[in-house]
Amino acid sequence: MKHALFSCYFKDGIENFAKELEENGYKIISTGGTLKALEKAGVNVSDVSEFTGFHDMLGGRVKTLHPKIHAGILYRREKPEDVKEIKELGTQPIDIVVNNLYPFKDTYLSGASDDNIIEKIDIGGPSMIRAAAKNFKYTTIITDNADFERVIAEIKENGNTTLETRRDLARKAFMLTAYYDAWIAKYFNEKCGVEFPDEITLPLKKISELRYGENPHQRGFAYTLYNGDESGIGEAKQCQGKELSYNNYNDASATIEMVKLFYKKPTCVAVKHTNPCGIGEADTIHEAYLKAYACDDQSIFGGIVGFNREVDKATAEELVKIFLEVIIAPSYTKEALEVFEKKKNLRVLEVPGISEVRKGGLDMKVLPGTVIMQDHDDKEDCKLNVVSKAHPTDGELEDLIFALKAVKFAKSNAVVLAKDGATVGIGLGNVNRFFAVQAALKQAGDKAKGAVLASDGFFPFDDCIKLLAENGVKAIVEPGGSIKDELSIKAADELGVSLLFSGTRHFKH
Ligand code: 93A
Repeated sequence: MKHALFSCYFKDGIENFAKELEENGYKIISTGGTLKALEKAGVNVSDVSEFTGFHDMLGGRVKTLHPKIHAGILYRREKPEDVKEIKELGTQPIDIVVNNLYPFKDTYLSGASDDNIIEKIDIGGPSMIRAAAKNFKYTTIITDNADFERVIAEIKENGNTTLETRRDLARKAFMLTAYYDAWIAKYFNEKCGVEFPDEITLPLKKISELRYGENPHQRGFAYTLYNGDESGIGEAKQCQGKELSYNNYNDASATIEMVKLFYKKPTCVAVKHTNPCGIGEADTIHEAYLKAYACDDQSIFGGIVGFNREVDKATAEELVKIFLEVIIAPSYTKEALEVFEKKKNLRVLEVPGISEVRKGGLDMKVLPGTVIMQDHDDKEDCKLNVVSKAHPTDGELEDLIFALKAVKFAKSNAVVLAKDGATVGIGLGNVNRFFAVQAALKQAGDKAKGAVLASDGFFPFDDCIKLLAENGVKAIVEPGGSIKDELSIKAADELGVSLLFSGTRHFKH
């Protein structure tokens, strides 16, 4: 007699599937809760304890962990020794296992007590799933209720599933148990305070198949890591617009990271290709946007604009005047959303966590064959050391702190010129620092006069200071630490510029 064993935490659709299996000659056996659901639907089902002749133990911790179950699943149907042993044991073949697991991840993320979380570590389920998947040559393992349809169609047509389907279902089963265990391992790592364990399995879940990758000839997919609990792009709610592309994901993530740094004041960050092209800080979000726009009114086209406060109607009206790929904010007024509706393709994302600073966590980068990881760069530069004779005014000091935040997420070598809470020139992605300074000055033009500059790395020579002073820049902050620091300090003193050392490098490569 062929048996199908049901043990399902998620019970949708199991009743019909069980009935169809019955009609096709399977005897249905099941664990307690699943049994009740099946019986209620009129399925002729018997308890696993009848099958094993052994009762549940330890409040359900031991339900299906029995040789009669596991041998019934695992025996090789064409091997005489296996068949003999099965007979001796007095068990029956289990040809189909329908099993989905206790919701460990959701319980963990819900903030439940440790005892509750631990109780949701499914033991019997993964054991059965792995047994049935290992023996896929003979057994069918269903871990996803969405597979009922294809399985029953094949059984109706051929009396059994095809080997190809069973192998595919085994693949899904092992992916599930690996993902499930990755969450359990994450929980224990977190409990034990281990951030960089020797071996890691990251639980990644596919959220979408993208139209293409970075370029149209590349395939692209988006996966969520830790289900978005890092309050990044993973938690974004899309209010309207076209689906996010691969580049949108990348740029939107960079935008969120940048905006978060400016949590203290209403801020707007305009981003192009993961780099800032304009940042404005002001009393209102509207004014902040105008400042960001004014920094570079060309590069912002086709870019992504992020805010750390609610976007209102007036700002929305300003935003729809130009072509933007994505807008991101913690929230929008109803009127602002109505304004965006006129631009059907415009992607509007709501990310509540964007208004909070990101503290802690890890950053990782995937290289061919290697992943490199580090602490997230969440150091705030508050203590700046004046090393020149000249001292910055209060206003200049405020701009220096603003510029330091702005330069942090610009690709190195990067420098940012800022004035009155707005970037006025950004030099980034340069292979030497002097080029970066030249680029920023060229962009700023006259706006460089009276501006301040922040650099993500130290100045190796005094050439940058000299060029900046010639162009009217009044105060400069850099990490310091070059063997030639004295040259830079001397140049600053000769030219009457304030020079400050932050002591902290902020490379972004
Ligand atoms: O506590 S367990 O790890 N011990 C077991 O022996 C066992 N067998 C199946 N949990 C076990 N299960 C799980 O029970 C299944 O993976 C499924 O999620 C759940 C179904 O229980 P019920 O049918 O009582 O609702």
